[in-house]
Amino acid sequence: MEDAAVESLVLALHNVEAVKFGEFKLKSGITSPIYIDLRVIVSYPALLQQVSDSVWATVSGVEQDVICGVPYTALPIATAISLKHDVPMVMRRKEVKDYGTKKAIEGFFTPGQKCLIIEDLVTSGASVLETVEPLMAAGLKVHDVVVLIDREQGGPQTLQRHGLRLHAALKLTRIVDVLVRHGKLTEEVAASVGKFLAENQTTVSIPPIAQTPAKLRRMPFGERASLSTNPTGKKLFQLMDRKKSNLSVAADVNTARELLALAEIVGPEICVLKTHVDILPDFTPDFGSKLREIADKHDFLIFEDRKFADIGNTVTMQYESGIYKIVDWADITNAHVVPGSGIVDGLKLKGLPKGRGLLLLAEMSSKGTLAKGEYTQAAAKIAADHPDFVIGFISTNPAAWVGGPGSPALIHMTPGVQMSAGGDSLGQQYNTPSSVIGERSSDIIIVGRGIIKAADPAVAAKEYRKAGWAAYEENL
Ligand code: 5BU
Repeated sequence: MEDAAVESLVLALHNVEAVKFGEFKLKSGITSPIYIDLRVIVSYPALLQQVSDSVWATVSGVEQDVICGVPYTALPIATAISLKHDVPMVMRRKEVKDYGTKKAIEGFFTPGQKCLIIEDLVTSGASVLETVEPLMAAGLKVHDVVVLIDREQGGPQTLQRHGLRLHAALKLTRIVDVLVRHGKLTEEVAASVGKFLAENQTTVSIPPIAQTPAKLRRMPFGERASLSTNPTGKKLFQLMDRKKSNLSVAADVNTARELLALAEIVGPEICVLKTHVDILPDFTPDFGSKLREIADKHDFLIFEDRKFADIGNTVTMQYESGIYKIVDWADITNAHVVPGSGIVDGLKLKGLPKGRGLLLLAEMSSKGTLAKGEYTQAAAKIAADHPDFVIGFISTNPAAWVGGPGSPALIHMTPGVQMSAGGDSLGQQYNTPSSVIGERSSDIIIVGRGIIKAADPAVAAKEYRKAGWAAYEENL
C-alpha cells in the first residue's frame, strides 16, 4: 500500500479506537500495551470500505475463485469485497465442529477452486487455521491469507508451516511508526510495544491440515433433492429416497423388444434405466413413449448413455434430431467434456426447456482411461458452472477427487459394477457395490451384465439393489 493510504487508514483506525494503547490485561493474563479490536469498524461504513479496499489491494496479484472471511469480525470485510469486486464468497459455520456430518461451509463452490482467506487480525494464526481446515476438507484449495493487521507475533511463520502465505495490509510496528510521527503516541509507548512484541512471540503447534477428510459422511438423498436446481436432478434424488433404490440397470440387450421386456422385469428395483439405443436394430419412433409408459408405471428415470462429444452446434442436432430424437424421451443423457463447456451450452439449449438433466463424464471405468486428474477436475468445474442443467457425473472414484465428491447437489453414477471385482477381456474393470458406494463415495451403481446375463435378472436386480442401498445407508 502507498504511504499516504497507510497513514490515512492507521489514523482512521486510531480515531475510532480500533487500535488503542495503554495497559490492557489480556485473556492470557499478560499485560499488553496495545489493544486492537476491529469489531467497531461495522459502525463506520466509510472506514469499513477503506479497510476492505486496503485488504483487497494487498492481494491484487493473487488469484482466487472464492473468498472466505474468518468468522466473525472479518465477515463484513469479506462481504464488502465480494460486493464491490463481484467475487463469490463462501462462509464457514463456526458452530459446526463435526464438519463431516453437518454443512460446515455455506455457499456454492467446486472442489479444486482456489479460496482466499480474509482475516481482520492475526496474532498466532490459530483462528485462520481453524477456518482453513474445513475449507480444505471440503476440497477448496487454500494458499493465501490476507489480513488487515499482522500483530507480528509469529502468525506468518505458523501459517507458512502449513503452506499458507500471509499478506498483511498493515503490520503493528508500521502502525506504531505512523502514530508516533503524527504525535498520537510517545516514543516511550512505542518502545514498550517493541519490547512486548519481542517478548511475546507465539508458537502454535498444530498438525498439518489434511486436504481431504478420511471418511466422508453422506447427506441423505432426500435432503439433496432440495439442493439440485434442475428438475430431473431433483426428481432423481426424490425418487431414490422414496423407492429406496440406488441401482441403475444398463439395458445392453440386443433388441428394443428385449429392452422393453427387461424394463418391465427390473423396473420395480431401479431408479434409472440406462440405454444405448444405437444398438437396437428394431428401434422405432414409438420406442420412447413405450419405455416412458413402463418408466412411469415402475417409477424410474430413463438415461440414454449417448456420450455426446462434439461442438455445441452439432450436439444440439444430434440430441434433438435423427432417428432417435433423444431429447424427446430420455430424462438424462451424458457428455464428454473434451470439447470444452460449449457442449453443455449446446445440449442445454435443447434439454433445459424440457427439464432434462445432463451427466458429465468425469471418469470412466475402462482400463487406461484418460479421464483422470486435471481432466476430471475440469469436468467438475464445468458442472459447477452449469448447475441448472448438469445434474452430476459419471465417475468411478469421487472419494479420491481433490476434496471428495463435491457439491451434494450433484449426483455420481458409477458403471463397472459386479458382485466381485474383476474385468472383461475388453478393458472393463469391475468394483463391488459396497466399494463403489462405501469406499468410493458414489451414489448410484450402474450394473449391466451382472444383471442382464444372470440366470434370473429379476433376482439379480433385487440383490444388487439390496447391496447398493445397504452400502448407502451404512455411510449416512
Ligand atoms: P457392464 O455390463 O456392467 O460392464 O455394463 C456397463 C455399462 O456402462 C455399459 O453400458 C457401458 O457402456 C457403460 N459404461 C461403462 O461401462 N463405463 C464407463 O465409463 C461409462 C459407461 Br461412461
